[in-house]
Amino acid sequence: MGSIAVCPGSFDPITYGHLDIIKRGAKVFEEVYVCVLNNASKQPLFTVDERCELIREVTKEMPNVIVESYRGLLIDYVREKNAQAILRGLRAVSDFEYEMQITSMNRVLDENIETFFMMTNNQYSFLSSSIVKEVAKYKGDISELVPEVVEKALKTKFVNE
Ligand code: COD
Repeated sequence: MGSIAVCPGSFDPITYGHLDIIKRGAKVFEEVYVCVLNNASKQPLFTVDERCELIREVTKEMPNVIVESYRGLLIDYVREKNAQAILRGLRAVSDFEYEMQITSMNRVLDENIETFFMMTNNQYSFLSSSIVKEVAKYKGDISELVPEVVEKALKTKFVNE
């Protein structure tokens, strides 16, 4: 059986921090499904389709990375894909409590699916989609934080603000 992981998130939008986790995950797992899901506590800037398109664009050189979206429970998507693992990134201690909660919830829903964590690359430890959106909104330089296509998409979103 091949090793298949699902890398879930809101990716609103994808940053170099996310991309680093996906890239490294794609070296360890045979297939990585990047799945755009709804996070009930976040109000997204980009539509699900826009987010998927951006991820597809920046992962197009990675043949074992597949980008999809899903409406529903992450665990149902993981089962649909016959995946064995959920792949998440960790930035700081502040991520731990939240990750612990969703990992435990997912384990209650299906004890056979393991969650794997990868530590952020130090250079991206401060990076989040929210911080990128805030800087972009006020026309700050985000070229070191997101790929060019994401930078352009953000500029378009905030053009009239
Ligand atoms: N460096 C390393 N990792 C990073 C960085 C960075 N700079 N930035 C983000 N990450 C990691 C995050 O830690 C996370 O692991 C991943 O990248 C995605 O991050 P986000 O912020 O885009 O995604 P989240 O946390 O909003 O995703 C939450 C889900 C959408 C996965 C969750 O809400 C969910 O599963 N929703 C579906 C409904 C469900 O199943 N609910 C029950 C389980 S809670």
